[in-house]
Order: sequence, then C-alpha cells, then structure tokens
Amino acid sequence: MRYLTAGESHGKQLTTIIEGVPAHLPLLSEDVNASLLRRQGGYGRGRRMKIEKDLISILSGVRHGYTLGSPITLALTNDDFKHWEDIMGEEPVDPDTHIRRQVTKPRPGHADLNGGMKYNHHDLRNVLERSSARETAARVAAGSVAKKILSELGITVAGYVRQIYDVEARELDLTIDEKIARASQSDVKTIDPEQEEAMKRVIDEAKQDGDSIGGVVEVTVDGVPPGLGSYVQYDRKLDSQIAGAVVSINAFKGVEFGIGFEAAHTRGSQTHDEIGYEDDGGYYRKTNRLGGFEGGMTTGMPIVVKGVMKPIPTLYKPLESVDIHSKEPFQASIERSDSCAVPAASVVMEHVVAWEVAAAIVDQFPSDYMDQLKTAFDDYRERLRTF
Ligand code: EPS
Repeated sequence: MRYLTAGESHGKQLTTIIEGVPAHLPLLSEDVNASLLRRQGGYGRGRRMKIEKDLISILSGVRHGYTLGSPITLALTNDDFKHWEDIMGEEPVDPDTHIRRQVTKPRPGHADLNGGMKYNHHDLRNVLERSSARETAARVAAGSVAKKILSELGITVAGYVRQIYDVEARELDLTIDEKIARASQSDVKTIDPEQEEAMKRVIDEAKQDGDSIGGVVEVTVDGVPPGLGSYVQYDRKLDSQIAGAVVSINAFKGVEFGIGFEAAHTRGSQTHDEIGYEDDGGYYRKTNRLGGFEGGMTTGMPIVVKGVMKPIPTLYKPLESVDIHSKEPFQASIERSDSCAVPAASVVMEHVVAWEVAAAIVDQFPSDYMDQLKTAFDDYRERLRTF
C-alpha cells in the first residue's frame, strides 16, 4: 500500500492518491472528514484555521460506500485560494508583478533557503508553499483510510499530547479508550486534565511574546499481533518505518519507542520485557518498556511511540537572516502563523503511524479484499495463540 500527496499551501487543492487499499472496505467521506476536523482543532493555531473548512471529496476508488481496490483519490479544496488566486494561479503573470511579489527573505528553521538553493528558486514562495505543514492535511486523509482498515481488524490508534514546552502530562495508567476520550475533550489534546491550563498558559505566553513553542506527542497502537514487520532486512523493520514517518512530519526532530533515550542509563535487567505464557492467550510480556518492538517486529504489546516537535519557525519575533536578492541582513518579520501546533500534530502523528501499521499488515497478508485479509489475519492470530 502506498500514497502520494500533491498541492501547495495556498494553491487550489490538496490531493492524496492511495493505492493498494483492499476492496470492500466501507469508506465514507465522513470518515475522512472526522479526522480532518480533529487536525484543524487545538489551542494555539492562527487565523488560517478559521478560513479553512477541511472537507474531502472522494474522486475515485469508492463506489456506493465501499472501496473498489482501485486507486483512491481524495481531494481537499483550499478555501483560502480565492484570496491567493493572483499569487498562486498557474497562468503566467507580467514580469513586474512577478518581481513585486517575490519572497526573498528566508526564515531560519524553515525549508526556504535550502529549498531555494537546491531548486534554483529566486522566489522563495516556490519553496514555502509546498514545505508548509498544510500538506499534513493530505497525510491525515491517507491515515484515516488506514485507520478504517485497522479498525476492521480490531486495532485502535490514539494520538495525544504528552508535553508542551516545559509542561508535562503525568504518567497515567489509562486504557486506550480513556486516552482517546480525554484527548478529544481537551483543547490541547492532552490526556492529563490537571496540566491543561498550564499548557494553555505557556502557549498564551509564547503568543504574547511573538514566539512559538514545541512539545512531545505520543501515539499508542492497541491490538497488534506479534510479528508485524521483519528482522530479515533493514528496510522491513516496522519500527524504522514508523520512525521515518514520524520524523517526516513537518517540524518533528526526534522519535523514541517505549523508554527510548532513557535506555542509555537503564541496565539490561531494567530494560527488557520478560516473557510469560498463558494457556488461553499464549505468550505475553510482563512489561512494555520497549514500546512494543523487538528486532524490528511487534511483540504483541501496544506500540508506544513519542515524537518531539520543534517550535514553529515562522515567528512574529524577528530572527536574523539575509535577503537572497540584496544579500543585506534583515530581521525576519513575518505575517501570520501558529504559535503552537503540537495539539494538531498529535492528530497528524496518529495518522502517519496508523498508515505505517496498516501498510505493514496489507503488505504481509493476502489483501485483495477485506474478507480475505480478515481471514488471513485471524488465522495468523490463531496460529500464534497456540505457537
Ligand atoms: C503554516 C502556516 C500557517 C498555518 C499552516 C501551516 O498558514 P498560513 O501561512 O496560511 O497562515 O496555518 O497550516 C495549515 C494551513 C494547516 O492546514 O495546517 C506553515 O508555514 O507551515
């Protein structure tokens, strides 16, 4: 299973084309829209989210509420395009207008300068329009289809905020359904209501100062059997595929599974998850310190993965940079942006992780149509139960 996205931040639309989804999966535009709506929410976003009403059109691959097994095209119109038609239209414009509108001041921390140098763009809008995190809407759309496949197989995925700036959610012993319920009730999509106000406060403070802040997102996947992914080849390790997907989210700088970086200072006896056996359920782990992975394969314990998001680089507070035409230094002062997008990013991370898990399953089992996949998946679980 694979997908591609296309579209510029202020262009006409974002498009996602997904290939390899089994036939006969129930899929409605409401399923995708529910995910898109969640991504649009979250305390700390700027004015753009009030302009966009992200609603998908399914242009191919679905008939009468079910997938056909053919490529699925999901199209998302940018409502803001009407204000940008002159700037982002595909027709040529006269050279004077073109020069007047060029963006020549690269923002530190964004793709602007490197992208301009690489593609020889002297108008940095040609870079920033595609590198913008608006593109994550198209990835959430793909992930919402992945989540439908997973839910048919009894697998649940939850994304929520662990930390914003220096405010951390407490370690809480919650079921995945409780995590989903709490995050959905929280303006900052955290599972810890006690830290909610403090998280909002640091976002307000950053905004007042014209600054931005990042944080930590966690995703849990419940209901996965052991043995998804493979140890036999480096590029088939599912944890590495998930890690790559997480770091591919705009502004994400790091990833860890389970205790993650803490493993640098825990002993082996305090790191690994002891194995037990029950007549009814087969093998199980007594703990889940490794976040559900050994040898690039799932252990059967929940997948627990964290991603760290840096503060958004578009700042009201100026940072030093250099104009690429005049070569003069300037203080980058920028129009609108989000002061914190960590809550929205928790929805994005949930969906990219869901995609990787679903893609691993679809690639591992016969999956031309849903019943075939379900039967193969159930047989596999049954075989493991008595292994
Ligand atoms: C973004 C800047 C802001 C965000 C945008 C990502 O948009 P604008 O420049 O139009 O104000 O709101 O996020 C989205 C549009 C979205 O859908 O998430 C950026 O520079 O990455």
